[in-house]
Amino acid sequence: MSYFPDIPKIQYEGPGSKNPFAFKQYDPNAIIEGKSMREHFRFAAAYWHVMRNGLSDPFGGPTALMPWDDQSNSVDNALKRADVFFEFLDKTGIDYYCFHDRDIAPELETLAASNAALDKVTDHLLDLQKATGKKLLWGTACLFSHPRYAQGAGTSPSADVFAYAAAQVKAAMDATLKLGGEGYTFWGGREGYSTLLNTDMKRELDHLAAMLHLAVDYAKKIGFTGQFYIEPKPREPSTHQYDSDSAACLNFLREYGLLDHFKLNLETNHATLAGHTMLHEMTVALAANALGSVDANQGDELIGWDTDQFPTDIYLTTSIMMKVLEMGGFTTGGLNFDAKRRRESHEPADLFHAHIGGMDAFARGLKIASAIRADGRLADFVAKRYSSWDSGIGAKIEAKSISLDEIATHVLSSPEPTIASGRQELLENLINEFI
Ligand code: XUL
Ligand code: CO
Repeated sequence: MSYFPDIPKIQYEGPGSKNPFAFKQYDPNAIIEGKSMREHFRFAAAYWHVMRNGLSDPFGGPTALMPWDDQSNSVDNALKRADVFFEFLDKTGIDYYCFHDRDIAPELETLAASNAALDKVTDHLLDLQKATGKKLLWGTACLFSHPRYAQGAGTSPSADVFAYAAAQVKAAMDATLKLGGEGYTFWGGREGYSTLLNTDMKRELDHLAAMLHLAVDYAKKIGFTGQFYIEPKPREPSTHQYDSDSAACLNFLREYGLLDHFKLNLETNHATLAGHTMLHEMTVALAANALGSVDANQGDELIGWDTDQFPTDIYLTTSIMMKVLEMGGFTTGGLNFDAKRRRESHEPADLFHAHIGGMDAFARGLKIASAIRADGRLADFVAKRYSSWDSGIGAKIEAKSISLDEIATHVLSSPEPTIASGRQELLENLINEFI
C-alpha cells in the first residue's frame, strides 16, 4: 500500500537534472572533508509539520490535503499516520525524525489513557524503525497546546499544572528512550509571560530550572544517555520567552547548574525573531561548546512571525555549514526541518518539493563552506587580524602574566597603536566568489 503512489524514491541526478523529484545537489554518498554528505547533515523530518500541520494560519483554517487521515483522534488513525510518515522518510532518504508526544499519539481524556495511546504508537514506531533503519534524532513533550498550559508548563503559576507537565515529560522521555532517541528537547513556547503585572519572574525561572533538573535526574534513573537540548525563541506565543536567545539560554543554564547537561537546539527563524542572524546564534553557542543541533528553516523578512519556511537561501545554508564544519560536525544533533509548506502548497507532492529543496540548499551550502575553508583566505585574514595577541604584550595579556601597571609602563614607552582595515567589503566579495 502506497500513500504517495505518484512520487518516486528521490535520487541524486546532479545539477543538470530537470526532474523536480530528484536531488540536484544532495548526493548522500559524496564525500566532503572525509565524510559523506549524509553523515554531515543527519537530516531529520519534523513529525508535527509533515503529518500534523494542516497549514492553517491566524486568518484561515487548514488547507493541506491528507487523504490518508480520517481526522479522528483515534489510535488507529495515529498508527496509520506513522506508516505514511515512514513512506515519506523512505522516499526522501531522510534518516532521522523528531516528534512531540502529542504529534504521534492522541491526547485523550486522562493522562493514563494518553500514556497508553503513546505506548501503542511507539510500539509501532519501533517496529517501523527496525524495519527501515530510520532513527529518532530527538523527542519532546508538547507543553503548549492544551488549554491547561495557557499560562505556561514549567513556569505555570499552578503547581498542579507543573506536575502534570512533569508527568508528561516523564512519559515523553520514556518514549524517547524506547525509540533509541539521540536527544531530548525542551522548547518553552509558553515558558515566559504575557504581562509582568501578574508574573513572579524569579519564581517562574526557579521552577523552569527545577523541571530541567528533574529531567536530568530521571534520565540517570532510566539510563537515558541522549543529549538534552533547549531551543531558544524570544516570543510567540508568549510576549517574552525566558529562553529568548543563545546568550539568555546559556546564562540560565549556567545560573542553575545545568550547563553540563544541556546544549542548544538553534532554529533560524527564532534567531531572526530575536533580532540576530543564525550565524550569530551559532557563534555564541559554539563559543560555549553548547552548539548541539539545528532546526533548519528560514523566516520571511516582511512577516513578523515564525513563518517556518523551508531553507532555500544559499547564504544562510553556507553560514550554517561553515559553523558546523568549524565545530567538527554534529555528534548527537543534526538538521531537523522544522519547516512547513506555505498554505497555498497544499498537495502531498509539495511535502517532497519542500524537503528536496531544503536538502539541496544545504548540500550547496556544505560544498561552498568546504571550498571557502579549503581556499583558506578567510581564515587567514581572521588569524592575521588577531596576530598581535600571539606574541609580545598580547600574549602576556592572554596568559594573564602581566599587571595593569606593567601594561601602563609598556604603553608609555611604545608608539601610538595602529589598526588595520577590517576589509568587510573585500571579505563579502570573497564569499561571493564561492556562492
Ligand atoms: C516552535 C518550535 C517547536 C520546537 C519543538 O517554534 O520550533 O516546534 O522545535 O517544540
Ligand atoms: Co523548532
